[in-house]
Amino acid sequence: MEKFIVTAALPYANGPIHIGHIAGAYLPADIFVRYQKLKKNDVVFICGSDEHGAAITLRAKKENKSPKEIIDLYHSKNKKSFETLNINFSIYDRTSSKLHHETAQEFFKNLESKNVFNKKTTKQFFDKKHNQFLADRYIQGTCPKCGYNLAYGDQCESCGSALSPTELRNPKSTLSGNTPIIKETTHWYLPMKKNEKWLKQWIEKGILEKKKIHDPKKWKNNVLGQCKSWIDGGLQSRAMTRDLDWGVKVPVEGGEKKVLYVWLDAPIGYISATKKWAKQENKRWEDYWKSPKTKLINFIGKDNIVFHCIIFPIILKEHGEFILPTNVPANEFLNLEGGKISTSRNHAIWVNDFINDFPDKEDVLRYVLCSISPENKDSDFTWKDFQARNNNELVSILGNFVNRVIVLTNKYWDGKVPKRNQTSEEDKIILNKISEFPNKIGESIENYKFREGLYQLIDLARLGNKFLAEQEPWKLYKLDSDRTETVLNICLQIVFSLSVLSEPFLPETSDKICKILNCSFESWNCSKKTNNLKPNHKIEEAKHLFSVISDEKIQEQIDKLN
Ligand code: B3M
Ligand code: ZN
Repeated sequence: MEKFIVTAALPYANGPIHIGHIAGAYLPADIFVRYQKLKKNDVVFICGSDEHGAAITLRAKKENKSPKEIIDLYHSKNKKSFETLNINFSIYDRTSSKLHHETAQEFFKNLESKNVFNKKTTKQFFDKKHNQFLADRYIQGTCPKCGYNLAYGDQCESCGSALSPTELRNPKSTLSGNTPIIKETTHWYLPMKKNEKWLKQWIEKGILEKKKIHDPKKWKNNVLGQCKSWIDGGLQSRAMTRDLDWGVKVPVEGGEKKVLYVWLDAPIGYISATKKWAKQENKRWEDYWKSPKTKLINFIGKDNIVFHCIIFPIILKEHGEFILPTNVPANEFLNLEGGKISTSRNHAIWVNDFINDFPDKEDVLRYVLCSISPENKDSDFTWKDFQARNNNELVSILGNFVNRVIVLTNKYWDGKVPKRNQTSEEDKIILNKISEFPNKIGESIENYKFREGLYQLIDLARLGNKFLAEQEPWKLYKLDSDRTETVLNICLQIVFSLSVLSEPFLPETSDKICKILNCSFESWNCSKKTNNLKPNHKIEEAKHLFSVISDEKIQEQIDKLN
């Protein structure tokens, strides 16, 4: 049995969850976790709200609320969005919890006592009107790389470059709109340059302290590429503290009126959430975070790569007791109808809205988002494509196959699984093929190729449809009842396999098929066998798994977006 900590990026609790978030990190993580659980591995699946940082305080200021009001609202909203899509975290924690503050502070003190940080006094932007230093996010100006004029002090959202505030041209305080003045302040810096050598070895070769600890061939090219360009560009030291009043207080002398940098605090949130979960489950969190046998997998979007592949690993290694990620399978971005998803322009599909407009279609959304998942490059969600994939794939291929087999079994065999008589050469070939699917799909999932895995699942239903069309049991029935029994038996075994192999991707559908078949399953590997349904086992009446989505319904959604 393998042990996994699977994390999905902690979303800022400053707004609702949209389909871009789901396709970027949460759905692939959930598919991976469901699969590993069916493989009988030990998995803890961690997520929660990131409740600090300027993203939260900015939102609060904008809405004239306190940060606490904002985070309480979105924490519960977002938790619910994930639940409705059956994204099953072991825990959905929050970084405002006492345990998290303590954990993050202990971590900081540990690093401070090892002299990991350099204290430096530098000149920083200060807003005179508001009498405060400006966090990177509080400064906007023109990106020196691409010229976008609303770039933030830490990152340009147009070209994706990481920036430092003083690089911006024509900087303005987002609090007052004024040009900020420059003032001295002292912060704790993480020197990164001296880590370049081991980082390169670890990321590119999978080797740390002479031990091979991961397989770089399993790392995605987009991730390796970004890491390489960061490291080759030379790593600058970064301040791990900020002049803010919202966040985890800096727990050492001189840290008054300062908080931990949100990118130091939030990843430690993975650890504090594991602690809380372990306590509830009566387990030891150290068995996960401090055991070299555990695999730590961080699912994130591409804008979080540097934090998970470079900064957090440096912090973990400096601490010395923690494992480093085994893989960071980051996705690229999902666009919407040809444009960037944008919260401020309300160009987005919010999970809550989707569920209101399409009740009971959570698996359809999972299906479509997985089919178009931006695994290697940015991809595009369109409502027309959503409709086509539902109608032409889920309804016509998967739903139709299952339905036909169940109807036939009820019609000709009184709802009982017929026995398998003599099998032909053809049957042997198809039975053999069926038994290969679990390994094929499993391998795709293990390699973070979720789209490929999902296509294979539909291929299995296609195989079933083809077999039915060739054998025509509805005609055969009158001529050769023995042969019809065998054909239907094989089809029913395919339906059974579909119930198992669809579980990671389409958990509701898997459940529905099990109910129709009047059975359950224990593990992924049971679908390698092709005799799971025993002769005479009674199944239920047919029920449609999916339904056609009309042009009108799709037009409504398109109009809503415009
Ligand atoms: N909250 C950034 C984001 O939502 C950040 C992720 C934290 S993961 C530790 O994109
Ligand atoms: Zn830019």
